[in-house]
Amino acid sequence: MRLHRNPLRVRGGMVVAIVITLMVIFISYIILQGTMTVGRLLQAVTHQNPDSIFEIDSYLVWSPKCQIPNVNPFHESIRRFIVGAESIICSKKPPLSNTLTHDDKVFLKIDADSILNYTSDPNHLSCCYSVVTRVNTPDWKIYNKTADNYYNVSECLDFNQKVYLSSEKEYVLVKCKDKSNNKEVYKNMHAVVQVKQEVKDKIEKVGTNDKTRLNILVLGLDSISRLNLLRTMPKTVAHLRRKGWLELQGYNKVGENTLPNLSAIFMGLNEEQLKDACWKTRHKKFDNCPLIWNNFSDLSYVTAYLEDTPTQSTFNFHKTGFVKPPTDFYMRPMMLAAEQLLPVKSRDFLNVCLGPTPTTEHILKYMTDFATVFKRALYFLVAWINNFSHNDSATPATMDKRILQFFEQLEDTGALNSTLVIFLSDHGMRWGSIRSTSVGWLEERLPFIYFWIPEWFRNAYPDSYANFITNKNRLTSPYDVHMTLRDVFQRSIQGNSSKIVKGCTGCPKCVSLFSEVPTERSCEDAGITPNWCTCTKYRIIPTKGKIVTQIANFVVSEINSKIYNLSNGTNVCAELAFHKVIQLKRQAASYHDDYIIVFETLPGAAVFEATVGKQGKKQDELTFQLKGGISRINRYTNQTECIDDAELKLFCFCA
Ligand SMILES: *[C@@H]1O[C@H](CO)[C@@H](O)[C@H](O)[C@H]1NC(C)=O
Ligand SMILES: *[C@@H]1O[C@H](CO)[C@@H](O)[C@H](O)[C@H]1NC(C)=O
Ligand SMILES: *[C@@H]1O[C@H](CO)[C@@H](O)[C@H](O)[C@H]1NC(C)=O
Ligand SMILES: *[C@@H]1O[C@H](CO)[C@@H](O)[C@H](O)[C@H]1NC(C)=O
Ligand SMILES: *[C@@H]1O[C@H](CO)[C@@H](O)[C@H](O)[C@H]1NC(C)=O
Ligand SMILES: *[C@@H]1O[C@H](CO)[C@@H](O)[C@H](O)[C@H]1NC(C)=O
Ligand SMILES: *[C@@H]1O[C@H](CO)[C@@H](O)[C@H](O)[C@H]1NC(C)=O
Ligand SMILES: *[C@@H]1O[C@H](CO)[C@@H](O)[C@H](O)[C@H]1NC(C)=O
Ligand SMILES: *[C@@H]1O[C@H](CO)[C@@H](O)[C@H](O)[C@H]1NC(C)=O
Ligand SMILES: *[C@@H]1O[C@H](CO)[C@@H](O)[C@H](O)[C@H]1NC(C)=O
Ligand SMILES: CC(=O)N[C@H]1CO[C@H](CO)[C@@H](O)[C@@H]1O
Ligand SMILES: CC(=O)N[C@H]1CO[C@H](CO)[C@@H](O)[C@@H]1O
Repeated sequence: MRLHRNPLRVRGGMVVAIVITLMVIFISYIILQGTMTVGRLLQAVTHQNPDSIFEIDSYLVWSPKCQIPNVNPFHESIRRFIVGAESIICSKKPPLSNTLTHDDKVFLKIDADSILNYTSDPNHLSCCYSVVTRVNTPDWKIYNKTADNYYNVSECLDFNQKVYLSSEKEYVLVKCKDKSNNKEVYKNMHAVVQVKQEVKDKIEKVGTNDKTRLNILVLGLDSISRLNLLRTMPKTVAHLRRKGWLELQGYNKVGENTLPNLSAIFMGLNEEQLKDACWKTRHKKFDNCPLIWNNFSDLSYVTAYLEDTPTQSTFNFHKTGFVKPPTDFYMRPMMLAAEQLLPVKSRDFLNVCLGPTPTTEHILKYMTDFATVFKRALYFLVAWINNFSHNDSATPATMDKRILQFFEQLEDTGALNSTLVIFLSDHGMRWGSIRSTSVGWLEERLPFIYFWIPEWFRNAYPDSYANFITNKNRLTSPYDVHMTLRDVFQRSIQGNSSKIVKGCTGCPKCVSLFSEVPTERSCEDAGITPNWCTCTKYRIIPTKGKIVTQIANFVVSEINSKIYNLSNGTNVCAELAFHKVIQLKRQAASYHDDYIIVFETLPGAAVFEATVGKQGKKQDELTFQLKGGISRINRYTNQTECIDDAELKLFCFCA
C-alpha cells in the first residue's frame, strides 16, 4: 500500500502483479481478474485518504522541487458542487439604440427595426442623449477617497434617428419616451471608442505600427481556476487549443486576491513593496505606482483600462483608486454612471445587467471596437471582468459562447496579427463549499492563463517561441508575466536584443516567458509564498491531540493581534475565540515541518485557513510561525458592516 505514493512505482507494481498472476493461473481469465483487483485497490486508496487522489493522476509540473498534480476537473470529490447556472437575460427586447462608425465618424443611431417593440406608433417615439464625462478633482494634491468617483451628465439633447458624436464624446446615455403618454420606454448607455485629440497627437508621433512591435491586450476574468475554466467554458478552451494559444499549466497565484496579483503582473511588486513604492496607506491614490503601461505609453502606445463593478474594482474596493485617469481610455465614469442611472439587475450581489445590456457586453464590445479603431496604432489595453465569476463558480458557463464569440471577433478585426493577447484569471474561488475540499484548495491557487503570440513574432523569434512552449509545464507566476511585458517593452525599443529580461523587485529570479524557466524552480524562486505554493504535498492528519490546539491558539492570537492593530485598539470588532478544527494537513520534510490548518472561530463562525511552520521538538518548547497571510474562506456577509477597511473586514465580527 505504501507504494501508491509514487505513481511510477504504482504502475511498476501493477506490471509485476500482472506478470506474477499470469504465471500462476490461466492467462486470459487472470488478466481480467488482475485488472479488477488493481482497479479495486486504487479505489480503496482513494477512499481511504482523499488527498491521495492527486497521487494517482499525472502531473502538471514535475521536478525535484515542484510537483503539481493534474486533477480531473470532474473529480468525484467535487462533483456534487458542480451545478448548472441559469443564464441571465437583461431584456427580452432588441436594443433600440446603438452606435455606428462611418468614415471614422461615430454616430448614435435609433434602430428602426426595433421601434415597434417599444411603442405602438413610431411617430410617438422621442429620444434624447446626454454625454457622460469624468470630472477630475481640480487639485491633485488635495483629494479624498471619492476622487475617482465623479462624473457629469450633460443635458439631454433630442435627436431623430441618427446623430453625430464628436470625438470628445465617449460615453452617452440615451433615453426614449412615448409621447402619447409621456412614459419612458427605453434607457441605455453606450461606450464609444473615440480618437480624441490627445490620442491623435500621440499616434502621429510614431506613425503606423510597422509590425516589429507587439500590441498588448489583456482580458482578465475574476476568480476562475484552471479547472473551473475546463468545466464551465469548454467551447472557449477548445477554440483556444485549436487556434494554437499557449497555456501555462503550472501558473500559481502569488496573493490573496486581485490586487496583489495585478500588482505583480503590472508592477512586479508584492503587496508590501507596493506599499513602500507608491501606496503608503489604503487611502492613498495609485497614481504614482509604476504601472508598466505607463512605460508603454511613453513609447506612444495608446492605453486603456476597463473594469466593471466600479465599487468592487481592483483599485477602488475600499481604496481611493486613481485621481487622474491612469490610461488614455478609462471606462470607470461610464460604469459608475451606468450603475447609478440605469435599472440594474443583480445576481450574487453583482450587477449583471446595466439597463438592457449585460455588464460584460459593454466591456467585450468596447474591446473589439478598440482593436478595430486602433488597428494601425500601438496599444496596451487591460480589461478586467468581475461580473460573472466572483462569487459563483457555475456562472462562467453562461458566458462560454460569448467569450468564444469575442475571440472570433477579435480575430476578424485583424488584432491577432499584431497583438500579444493574455487571457487569464487571478485566482480560483476563494469561498464557498468547493473551497474547503482538497481539490478546492488547489484550485484557488491555480488560475488559468493563455497567451496568443502573433505569427510574425513566432517566425522572427523562433527561440523565444520555443522557450514559451517549454514553459507550459514549468512552475510559473504572475511575476513571470510581468517580466514578459518588460521583455516586449524592451524589444519595442531595441528589436532583437539578446539581453535576457530577468528579475523584478517582487521576484528577483523571475524571467520573461520568452526565455526558459528553470526546471529546478521552487516556489520561493517564483515569488510564491508557502501558503499559496501548490508544489508540495500535504497529508491530512487527525485533528486530535495537543499540537492541534497549540497551532489553532497560535493563529487565533495572531488574528486577534491583527484585529487590535487594524482597529487602533478600539473595541469595534469582537475578540475571536477558537471553536473547532475543520481540517489539519501536514507537510514534513528534513528542513521544515509545516501545517495547514482550517478552523472556525466564535462569535460569527468565521472559517480561516493558515499555513503554520513549527520549530522545536519538545511539546512544551514549540514555537510557531505564520507562512504567509491568513485566509478567510467563508463569506463575511453582513457581520462587518461597522467598519470600512478591506483587510479588517476579513477578521472583524462587529461587537
Ligand atoms: C419585436 O418586434 C418584432 C416586429 O414587430 C416582432 O417580430 C418581435 O417578436 C418583437 N420582439 C419582442 C421580444 O417583442
Ligand atoms: C471629497 O472631496 C470632494 C471635492 O474634491 C468634496 O466635494 C467631498 O465633499 C469630499 N468628501 C469627503 C468625504 O470629504
Ligand atoms: C456638468 O455639465 C453641465 C451641463 O452640461 C455644465 O454646465 C457643468 O459645468 C458641468 N460640470 C462640470 C464639473 O464639468
Ligand atoms: C518604467 O518607467 C519607470 C518610471 O519612469 C522607470 O523607473 C522604470 O525603470 C521603467 N521600466 C522599464 C522596464 O523600463
Ligand atoms: C453567492 O452568493 C449568494 C448570496 O450570498 C449565495 O446564495 C450563493 O450560494 C453564493 N454562491 C456560491 C457559489 O458561493
Ligand atoms: C492576418 O493574418 C492572416 C494570416 O497571416 C491574414 O490572412 C489576414 O489577412 C491578416 N489580417 C489582417 C487584418 O491583416
Ligand atoms: C533574432 O535573433 C535570433 C537569434 O540570434 C535569430 O534566430 C532570429 O532570426 C532573429 N530575428 C530577427 C527578427 O532578427
Ligand atoms: C501589531 O502591532 C504590534 C506593535 O506594532 C506588532 O508588534 C505586532 O506584530 C502587530 N501584530 C500583527 C498581527 O500585525
Ligand atoms: C486607524 O487609524 C488609521 C490612521 O489614523 C485610520 O486611517 C483608520 O481608519 C483607523 N481604523 C479604524 C478601524 O478606526
Ligand atoms: C445579518 O443577516 C442575518 C441573516 O441574513 C440576519 O438575521 C441578521 O439580523 C443580520 N444582521 C445585521 C446586523 O444586519
Ligand atoms: C474584484 C476583486 O477580487 N477585488 C479584490 C481586490 O482586492 C481587495 C483587497 O485588496 C479584495 O477585497 C477584492 O475582493
Ligand atoms: C454572474 C453573472 O450573472 N454574470 C453575467 C455577466 O454578464 C454576462 C453578459 O455579458 C452574463 O451572461 C453573465 O451571466
